[in-house]
Amino acid sequence: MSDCIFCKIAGGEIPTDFVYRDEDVVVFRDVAPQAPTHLLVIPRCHVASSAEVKDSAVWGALMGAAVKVALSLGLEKDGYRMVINTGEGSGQTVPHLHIHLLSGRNFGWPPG
Ligand code: IU
Repeated sequence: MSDCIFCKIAGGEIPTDFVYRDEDVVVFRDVAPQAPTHLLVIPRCHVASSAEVKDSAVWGALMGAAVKVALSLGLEKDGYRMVINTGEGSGQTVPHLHIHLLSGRNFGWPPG
């Protein structure tokens, strides 16, 4: 999608230091980190939100990449949290599906 900032990041139009890339997914650092480690895991294809996923293979690619990156960084030692905001009421601000992968501090429950 031409005016989507995450499509531009995934497509290389916006220079980005990727933590991980494969043919379906890219992972990069959030510009406004909410934890010592705060990564965004996004599909290369444009999907506006979790509610818009039509192909379940997207979930396999995204979750597989997220866990692979988490383990490669040793995040399981202290624990990590994955968050998917869906819709404005949940706090979603960028309308391109993304998993927040957060680690490096204690997280409260229930989430705010
Ligand atoms: P949200 O779940 O849609 O609110 O998450 C969007 C995230 O994208 C948020 O944490 C922003 O800091 C982050 N972000 C980014 O990392 N780079 C950008 O260019 C933009 C947003 I726009």
